[in-house]
Amino acid sequence: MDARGLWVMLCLLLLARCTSQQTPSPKRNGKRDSANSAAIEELKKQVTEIVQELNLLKERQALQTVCLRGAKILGKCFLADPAKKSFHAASDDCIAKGGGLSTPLSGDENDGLLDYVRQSVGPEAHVWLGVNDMVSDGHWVDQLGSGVRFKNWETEITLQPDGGRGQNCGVLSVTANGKWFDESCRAERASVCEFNIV
Ligand SMILES: [Ca+2]
Repeated sequence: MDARGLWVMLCLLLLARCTSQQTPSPKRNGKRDSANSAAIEELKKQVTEIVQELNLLKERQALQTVCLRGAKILGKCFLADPAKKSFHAASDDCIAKGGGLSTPLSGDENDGLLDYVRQSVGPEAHVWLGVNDMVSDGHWVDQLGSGVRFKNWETEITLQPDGGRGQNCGVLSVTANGKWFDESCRAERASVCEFNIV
C-alpha cells in the first residue's frame, strides 16, 4: 500500500473511532462535553503521530526510488545520468523527475558528489551543476535564481570562471578533483539530479 492509501485508511479508522466515542450514552450524558474534548485532544495527538509516520514513509519511498539507485549524501539523494546533453536538456530532465541539477551547498557535499560522480560516471567526468550566470555575467545563481553562496571554482591553474559571456553554466570536474569550471551551456555533459529527502 502506498503512502496515500495508508493515509486514507488511517483517516477512516480515526473517523470511525471518533464517531463511536461521540455516540451519546444515556449513562454518560452529563459528562459528554468533557469526554468529547478529551477525545478531540486524543485525536489531535494521533493525527500528529500519523503525520510523523507519513513523513517517515515519504523518506523511505524517496530512498527506495532514488537513493538505492544513486547515492544519499547529507540529506539529498543524487542520481547520475551519464548521457551527455546540454545544460537546459539536463536541467529539464531533472525537473521532470521531481528534482533539479545537483548543486552542492558545502565542501563536504561537493566532496560526496565528487566521489559519486567518479564512481558512477567516470574518472574524467564533467557534470553540469545547477548554477549559471546567464542573466548577469559574473553573478552566479542557482536554479531558483538565488545567488550561490558556496562556490568551488578552480583558481590555482586557471582562474575560473573565465569564460565571460560565452560560458554561463557551471560544471564539476572529476579530473580537477571536484573543482568547478564555467562552460558554454550548449556543451554536452553528463549530469546528476538531486532530490531533497522530506
Ligand atoms: Ca559567464
